[in-house]
Amino acid sequence: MNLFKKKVLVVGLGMTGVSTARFLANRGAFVTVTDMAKEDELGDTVSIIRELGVNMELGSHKNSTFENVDLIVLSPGVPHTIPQIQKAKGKGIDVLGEIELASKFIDQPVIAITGTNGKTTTTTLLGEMLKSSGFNVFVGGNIGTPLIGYVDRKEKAEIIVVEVSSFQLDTIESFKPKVSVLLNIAEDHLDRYPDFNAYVKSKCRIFKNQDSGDTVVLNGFDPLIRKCTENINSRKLFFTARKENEEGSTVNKKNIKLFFKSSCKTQSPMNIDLSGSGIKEKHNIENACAACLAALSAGGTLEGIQTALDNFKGLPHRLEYVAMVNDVKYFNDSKATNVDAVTRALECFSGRVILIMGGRNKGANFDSLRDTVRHITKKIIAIGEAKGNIISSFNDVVPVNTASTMEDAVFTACDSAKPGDIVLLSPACSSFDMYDDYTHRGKVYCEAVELLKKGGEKACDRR
Ligand code: UMA
Repeated sequence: MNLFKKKVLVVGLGMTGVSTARFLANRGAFVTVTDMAKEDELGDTVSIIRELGVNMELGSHKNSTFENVDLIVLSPGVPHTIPQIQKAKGKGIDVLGEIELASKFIDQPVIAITGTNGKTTTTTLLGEMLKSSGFNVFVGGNIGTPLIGYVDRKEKAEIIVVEVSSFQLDTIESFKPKVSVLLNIAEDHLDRYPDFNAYVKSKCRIFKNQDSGDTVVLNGFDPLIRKCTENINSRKLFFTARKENEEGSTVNKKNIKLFFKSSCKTQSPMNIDLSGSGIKEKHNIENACAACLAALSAGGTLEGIQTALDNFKGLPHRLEYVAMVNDVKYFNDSKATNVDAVTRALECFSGRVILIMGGRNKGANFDSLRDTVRHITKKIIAIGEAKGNIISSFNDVVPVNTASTMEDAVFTACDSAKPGDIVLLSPACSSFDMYDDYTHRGKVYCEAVELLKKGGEKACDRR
């Protein structure tokens, strides 16, 4: 793809837009970036773009900006359904996402991971397994390092591991992973998709260009995933609920058993021992199985896989243990931005959980959480824009309090907690009503717990 002197419009000026603008400017394209946000809302990124000598349109997307260009590159946060993009497509202008653009310049084998939950844990684990197996690996994508940033790197990797979201899959055309992983599909992002079916279709675009020479790693438990992938002719590996004669994995207590063609009909699967690893929860064991299968099919070694699992300590903001204050344990699960993730988090406890939840609702219906909440939580503290939804969904199940800030929520939880209880931040919502992102929300929660800790036994009396 020759970009020299091409007129290219980059839409969205977050980390994807900045990396894309830099990549395009390096190739001699005439670049314009446009963002709905105003200059004072965009912080340092504006000066980075100015240094690149790139045109900028901030505060709006004018129709005319989308007209006189050869190519448009969309950031994942910008829906491809906005009228300006639809009009440009109608006029025959190429519209690509950053993942698609990057993949046109990448020769190395790509392993792509998607799913509603567990993407970042699986991507991280897989990257570590391949590194421990001796490969030079690049890990990026939705995990927080745009793939386009890899292309101009001097040091080339042997394998690319990329986390891809449904938003990124919406704008692929020829992206063709050697190995793709679909972890699970549960309701999410219903503020962006017309219905759940449209979201499922988007996730399944990961297989769009894969053929019989490629591999797909699939959740064998999920009938929906089995159904959606029925007609795929790539090699299929099913994790945790592999049927007889299928390639894939099963779990037996603390052991993952891996069945590959040579071993799947026999009783001698390859064995991975989880007893020395930080992976304990059911959902993380599924993630580990998926990572093992993807690693082995990309040439990873059993020793490398075992080493990575033994060293894995879990990721921040995912059921992360924060502290014990007055014999109450505090956990930060800020990354749980949908109902399925909160269900999985609550299922890790046997009861007595005070749940802090809320934020910006992404179109979710909380009703499917009612039974789990009834059995496992003793109280909910609702925060953010979704407070009203949370009260109406749960106030006949458990007491629901509200809080205006995270500190207020943590201190309210402390007031109600008895020794042995658990306080869990697991929001089921995005963070953008109150915070920059989920990491910011998690950090504010941990700081509030830290304040409690400093207050010692009298911590809750501070309010
Ligand atoms: N914007 C517009 N017009 C619009 C909508 C947005 O100009 O119509 C602008 C906003 O004003 C903002 C910019 O677009 O300035 C933000 O773009 P972006 O949301 O694509 O942000 P990036 O910083 O580029 O981050 C994106 C991913 N964000 C989203 O998908 C929402 C990051 O995933 C990803 O890490 C990053 O690219 C690198 O690949 C985040 C995420 O929440 C973590 N992902 C979702 C998830 O995991 O559930 C999908």
